Amino acid sequence: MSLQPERAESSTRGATLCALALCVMCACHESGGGGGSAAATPAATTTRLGDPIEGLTGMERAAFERGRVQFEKRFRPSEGLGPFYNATACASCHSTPVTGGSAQLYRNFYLAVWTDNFTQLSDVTLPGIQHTIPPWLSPVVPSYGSGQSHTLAHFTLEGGRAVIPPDYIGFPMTVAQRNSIPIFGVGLFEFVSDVTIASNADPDDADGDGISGRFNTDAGAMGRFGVKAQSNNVELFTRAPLQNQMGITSNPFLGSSGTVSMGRPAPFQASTDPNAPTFDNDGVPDPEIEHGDLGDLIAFARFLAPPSKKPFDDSARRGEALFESMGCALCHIPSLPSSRGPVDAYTDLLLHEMGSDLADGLHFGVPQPSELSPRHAGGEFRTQPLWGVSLHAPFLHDGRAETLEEAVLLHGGEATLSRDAFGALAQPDREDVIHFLEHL
Ligand code: HEC
Ligand code: HEC
Ligand SMILES: [Ca+2]
Ligand SMILES: [Ca+2]
Ligand SMILES: [Ca+2]
Repeated sequence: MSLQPERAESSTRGATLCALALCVMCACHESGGGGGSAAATPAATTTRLGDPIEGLTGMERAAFERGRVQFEKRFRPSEGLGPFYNATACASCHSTPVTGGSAQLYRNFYLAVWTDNFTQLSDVTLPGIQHTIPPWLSPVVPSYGSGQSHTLAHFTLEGGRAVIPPDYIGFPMTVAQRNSIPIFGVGLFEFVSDVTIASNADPDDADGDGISGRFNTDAGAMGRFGVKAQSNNVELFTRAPLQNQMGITSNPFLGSSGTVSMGRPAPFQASTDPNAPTFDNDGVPDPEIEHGDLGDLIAFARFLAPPSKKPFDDSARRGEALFESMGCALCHIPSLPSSRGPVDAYTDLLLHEMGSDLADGLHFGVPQPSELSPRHAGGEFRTQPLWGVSLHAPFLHDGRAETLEEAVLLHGGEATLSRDAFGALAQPDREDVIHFLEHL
């Protein structure tokens, strides 16, 4: 079993990477590479929520534990918090029911994009909203902070959210909300190969079943993380919220050499250049998190175990059969193979068009080309994993659904047939499906 995420590089390269990564994932004691799944234990099913995955070395486990401290740490302005931010800690938004989980609606953050030519809002100087400095452009709109250097700043949590204008010099602004999603088990997505993800894609619906999932890329490497599958690896999805949500600048840990399963050289990287240090103007020297602390933080997100399935009773088994027969499993694929054994996340990690009601008008990354969908489709979302789903209401990307039943009934687009089948179920059958979801 190898803890080294799926990578396409040669083994020599892998070994160098491993040496570099030693303080985070010193898993290079084995021959490594793909195909170790025969020896891998199945995804842990006995761990408690908040525990790391099984099979870590002592050093990895220690990095994970230190990482939890970093994840829960509340940064202060003197340590670099801001100049704009939405929260003071990762755990502010990832804490329900335990550290690593999700959050209630009040933690939702806003994204705003100037829609004329998809110029990101952060390019545009708007009073009170300008927040990040290129090259780290982000559409995340932070709520708090003065934007001034800390020597001048008067930090307050009472400022309220920045007012986002409906348009800017005549061009409309697209605004969307995001509700926190849990990160339990997501590190395992790094061990699912590009080939596996691509094998489930059917961008032009060649088989005519109405499902046309396609993979996303960050303009270079295949996406796995985020509600639009816009990000390739855990490092990127750690450094981005550090900067965009907390205003904590960082230097790359592995940078582009941490790219997971890159099948081809990256022609360019969009908004997420993995090698670019982030920086700001708050008067606190950059980077604002130390190299070792960043590595620990990455280790926490990478090694946090998935929720354990509960043993199925008859009702859950009936629900499971309905889930299959209604076509839910066409997108929520129960298990994906990985170099660490099966990943029972109930997702295909692909983008699906979910219809105009769920659409938020935003697109991130450069998705797989498709005849059916234009390059930019604002109604596409990554199939949200369903493991542990009952632990973290509200549901859907902006938290608009209070119950699981509501979440299913709000599906549209490619999931219309599936949703209608669910809607047509007799009440006891519906309850079986929900009961099944509650056992994941
Ligand atoms: C203001 C709330 C907020 C804060 C603070 C926050 N997150 Fe998140 N996190 C979210 C939301 C919302 C998403 C989904 C966003 C998206 O995909 O666009 C997310 C997604 C993620 C994911 C991807 C999960 C997946 O299934 O793909 C990871 C990993 C993650 N966050 C880690 C972190 C880390 C590490 C920190 C601290 C540096 C952090 N988050 C801080 C709200 C937050
Ligand atoms: C076409 C692909 C597709 C099909 C078919 C599909 N889903 Fe989904 N499902 C998604 C996507 C994409 C999301 C995320 C949407 C969002 O965040 O707005 C999602 C979200 C969910 C959620 C909410 C998860 C969360 O944490 O917020 C549940 C529950 C769910 N699906 C259950 C089902 C069930 C049950 C069925 C069958 C009746 C089904 N899905 C069919 C793609 C699909
Ligand atoms: Ca800062
Ligand atoms: Ca299809
Ligand atoms: Ca700084």
